[in-house]
Amino acid sequence: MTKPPLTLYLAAPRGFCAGVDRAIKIVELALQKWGAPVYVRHEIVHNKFVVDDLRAKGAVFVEELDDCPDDRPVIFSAHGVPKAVPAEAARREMLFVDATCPLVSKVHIEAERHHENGLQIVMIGHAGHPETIGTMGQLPEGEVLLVETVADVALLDVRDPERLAFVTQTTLSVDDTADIVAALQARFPAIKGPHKEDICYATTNRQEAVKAMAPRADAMLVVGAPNSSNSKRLVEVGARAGCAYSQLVQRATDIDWRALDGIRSIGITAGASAPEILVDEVIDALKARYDVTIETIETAKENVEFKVPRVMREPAGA
Ligand code: 2E7
Ligand code: F3S
Repeated sequence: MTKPPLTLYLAAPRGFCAGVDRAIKIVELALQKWGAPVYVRHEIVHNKFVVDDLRAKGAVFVEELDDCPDDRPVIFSAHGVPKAVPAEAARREMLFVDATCPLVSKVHIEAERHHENGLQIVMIGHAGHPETIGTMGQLPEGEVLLVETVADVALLDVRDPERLAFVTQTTLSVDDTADIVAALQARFPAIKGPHKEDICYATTNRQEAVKAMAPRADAMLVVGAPNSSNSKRLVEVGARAGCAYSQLVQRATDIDWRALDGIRSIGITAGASAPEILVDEVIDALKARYDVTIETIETAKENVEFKVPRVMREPAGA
């Protein structure tokens, strides 16, 4: 039987960012340096495949520091942690390594600097997400107010409208965030903030690539986990940019083939925490059913790399 033709658009950039590469490397180096078990507080990045792979190598994933023994190393996930977490680890004299993405640490420092200058902070982010919890947790209770939507801006009860600053989560929708920033600036003209927002280069580039790809594709698959904020945003961006069907899949077995019935083109991208091997798996599944022609849609080149912390670069026993 002949296979139907399918044009497969591959978004570039897609998949791992520099912060994810670094975080995974930190866990691998920790296992080499200190042996198993090495504890990791929260999924190092939001991907089951990555987590399962590290677990097989001896990493133990826990949600709280309370679930770690005093005498084994613990790594904090790429999303960042409230100040109280390293403080507690230090009090318990634990060996800890912080795998927080440097671009998140930059936001933490920004928030602290505003606080030192006497400003109250508005954070644009998703409630309950570990990055939001970590950034808000850099300052005492009440010093950071959270807004998730434009509507939330009208409900803000601030201490002094003249002494305000905003920070953002790094993985938000660029377009939604612009609207929220505009609403903040309209209500609080004196509000200070970054040039645009704190959305990172990887989030921005992946959303841009999807915007270029989505209008051409009959359907779009985003490889990523259901708890991966940046991956979920790519699904939304795809739908909003004109793709009739946009689905998040963890791997090939998640593909809803019935929903793809009759398509002649498909766009593929991957969130910042999704390994390329899972993209390959999805492509192979499509090749098994269609006569596939691949076309890359590249809207940016990335060459960002982050160094691992000094302790991981030192020889064992140092
Ligand atoms: C850390 C940060 O692990 P992810 O899926 O995380 P999100 O925040 O998108 O749920 O992706 C990598 C990553 C992104 N941002 C890690 Cl702060
Ligand atoms: Fe960092 Fe952005 Fe990746 S904040 S972990 S570079 S998605």
